[in-house]
Amino acid sequence: MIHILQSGNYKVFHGVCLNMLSILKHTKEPVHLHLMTMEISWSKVPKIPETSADHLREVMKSVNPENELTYYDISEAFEECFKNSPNQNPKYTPASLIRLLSPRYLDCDKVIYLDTDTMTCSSLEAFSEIDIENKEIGVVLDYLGQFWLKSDYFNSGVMYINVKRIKETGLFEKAIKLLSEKKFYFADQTALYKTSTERVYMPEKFNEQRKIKPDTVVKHFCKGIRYFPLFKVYNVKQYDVKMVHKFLKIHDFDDIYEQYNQLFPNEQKLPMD
Ligand SMILES: [Mn+2]
Repeated sequence: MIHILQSGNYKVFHGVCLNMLSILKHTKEPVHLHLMTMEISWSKVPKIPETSADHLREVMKSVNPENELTYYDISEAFEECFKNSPNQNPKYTPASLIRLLSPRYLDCDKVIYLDTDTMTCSSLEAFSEIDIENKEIGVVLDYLGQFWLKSDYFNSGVMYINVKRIKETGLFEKAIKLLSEKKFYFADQTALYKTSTERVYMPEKFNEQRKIKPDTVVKHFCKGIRYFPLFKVYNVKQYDVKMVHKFLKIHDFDDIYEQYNQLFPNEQKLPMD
């Protein structure tokens, strides 16, 4: 059983579903999705409704009855941790902080954390190549940050987490504490960079922030830079299908988009941020 962690509010549920359809296509081992969501007093964005999560679970089970989805509403703990934090509204979304609370709820030994703006291009079973036995997390370098910030600055959009180990070292709790004391531009990513001591750097195929390659496992639709014909910073998410086609010229997920429209007719189809 492969354990996967995804978190976010209702805005990104479209991304969660697309990503799961890509996982169901490529990963043959049963998967257990731990889906964490919240609704907080300083944001109007609703949590992912439990009924929507139920529907996603049905879709997962129709492919393999052993697949599982657990829904966690962590609103209360989130409010308590971040309400007075200088990082309560990070650069992207407060929802990016949800994952820091995950060890309080998870009881599996290892989990693959995937941002909601990722898609898989091959089986997640490839993560078993990575030995994180005596480490806290497996991460991939941040494509832009390694030049602009620090040479070992990593991207937290994909993390292979040794849950058992970080419960011992308190890594995520240390990051929460640091975030309550100091404001950071890339809030939790920088807090994790500063507090983690036992890291494995994984090959970029586990968090491909540039073009999809033949061995890519996870494609991350994060911010990028294009130099020609004009310098342009772009941030195209996988659910912005028109831009994925027109600007990124990616057609790898066209079958998934079609499946999504058939299987999730009641969910929103427009990118909301
Ligand atoms: Mn991301």
